[in-house]
Amino acid sequence: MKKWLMWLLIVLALVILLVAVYFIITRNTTVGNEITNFEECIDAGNPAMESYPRQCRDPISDKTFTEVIENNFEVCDCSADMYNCDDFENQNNAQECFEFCMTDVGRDVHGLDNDGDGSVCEGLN
Ligand SMILES: [Ca+2]
Ligand SMILES: [Ca+2]
Repeated sequence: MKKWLMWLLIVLALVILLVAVYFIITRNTTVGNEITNFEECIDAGNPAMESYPRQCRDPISDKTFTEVIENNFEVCDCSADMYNCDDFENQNNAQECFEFCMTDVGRDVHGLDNDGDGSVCEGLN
């Protein structure tokens, strides 16, 4: 009888401890660390759903976040030097392609900025 009571108390203590730990963990993850977008949801260790665009569900807030696909991934082809300034309608388009490739491959792959000042095809307007 006494042994039985002791085990009951141990189990009760463990349950209380687990509940306390659970509350501490959930409070820490919600306060100041609320997930607001897809990237944060993935960073928090949640799996991405097999869909397009990908989605991620945050079990804490029970919200689903959809991956924002950067809309500029088809600005131009950055795999090789295949454009010259003449190929662009205006300076703005050339600049967009240049900046896109600088982010994508890290260099002026088309050789649009000969003087290297970050502004391309100064002759176009
Ligand atoms: Ca070129
Ligand atoms: Ca330039």
